[in-house]
Amino acid sequence: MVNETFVASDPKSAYEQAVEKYGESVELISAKQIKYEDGKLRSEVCIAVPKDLFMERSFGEISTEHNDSDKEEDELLEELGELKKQLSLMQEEMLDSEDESVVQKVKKLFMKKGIAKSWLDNALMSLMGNNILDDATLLVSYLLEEIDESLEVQKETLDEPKIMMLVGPTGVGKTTTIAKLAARYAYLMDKPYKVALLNLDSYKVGAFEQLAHYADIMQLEHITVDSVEGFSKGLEDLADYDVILVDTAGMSPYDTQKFIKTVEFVQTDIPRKLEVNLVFSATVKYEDMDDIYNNFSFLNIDSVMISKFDETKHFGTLLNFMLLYKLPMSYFSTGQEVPDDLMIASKEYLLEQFIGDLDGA
Ligand SMILES: Nc1nc2c(ncn2[C@@H]2O[C@H](COP(=O)(O)OP(=O)(O)OP(=O)(O)O)[C@@H](O)[C@H]2O)c(=O)[nH]1
Ligand SMILES: [Mg+2]
Repeated sequence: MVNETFVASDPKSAYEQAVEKYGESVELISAKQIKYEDGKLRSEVCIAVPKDLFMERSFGEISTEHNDSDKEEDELLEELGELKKQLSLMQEEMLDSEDESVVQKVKKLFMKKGIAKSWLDNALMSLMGNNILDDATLLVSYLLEEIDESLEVQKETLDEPKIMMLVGPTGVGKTTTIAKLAARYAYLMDKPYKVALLNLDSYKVGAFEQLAHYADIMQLEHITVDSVEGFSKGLEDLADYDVILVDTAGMSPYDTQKFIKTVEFVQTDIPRKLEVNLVFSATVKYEDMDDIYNNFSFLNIDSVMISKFDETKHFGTLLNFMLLYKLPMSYFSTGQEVPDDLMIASKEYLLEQFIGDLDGA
């Protein structure tokens, strides 16, 4: 990579010059406002680009130009030799981590923890020319605040009767979370709500028994259905319940058949609100996130419940997912214990976990 500095009266224009020359993929290294000798304040924006691109955009025309004059050719060769020297000096500087700018160091840290470069560049754009860019502590706090502002939390509301359907990949904790929610709504809130459980999982052997076991302990109504007609009928029968918690079969994001079937259930004509909650493990792999979102988003997800908080200390990937897709979070599951290991989603809690991970870097 090669660093190049663009100068303009304001940081945005300097950055735009860089983008005009190299395109959107330029990597922002630093942005400063400097008082020049003539007393004027100017903005210097330093970016990094691959060496080949730098050579092509800076000297492309020169190197392909045919010139018959020996003198001019000599001058050009001399100029190129000088530039080569400068380039290798710059590369040496880049390799020396002592010379890494504050922005670069902070960006590297956040990227190492799972936050996407595109999100970071976007967040840093508005800081062009600001002194925060020169202070690592301030910059980290600024980015944490930006993350905090970008995250969304769905308020817990049970004012109107509702149906909560939990969907998600296999084994993420849907059934366990349903049991915890059922206990919370039926017994642990300031007022008891009438809760029923409905099982749509006709794929997994023992799925009904697993839900029935929790329903029996809590003495809650529970039914199982395996067709869209059965679903409508079941919901009709449960019309006077405040909350109906619907458990579904775990789906691999590539299991088209199960998706089609679940979409049919979601689209059933129901006289009350059906809320679709994606259950998502905090241990999810970065590579799988997009596939999960792209496939499950067909179900019109209202909120995300994050499970298995206790199984990881690395939350950057998950945070990145939430920043990218801007889905509201509703509950966090923090262990296997029913009903204790459940909490209302909290940005502070998620950020605390992330900061713990950053500190350990
Ligand atoms: N450590 C930990 N384990 C959890 C958590 N939530 C659920 N589990 C465990 O994960 C396993 C799977 O939980 P289930 O609730 O059956 O998961 P599911 O999504 O219903 O699974 P399928 O119906 O097979 O797709 C069980 O052993 C649960 O005890 C959690 O927050 N933390
Ligand atoms: Mg289950």
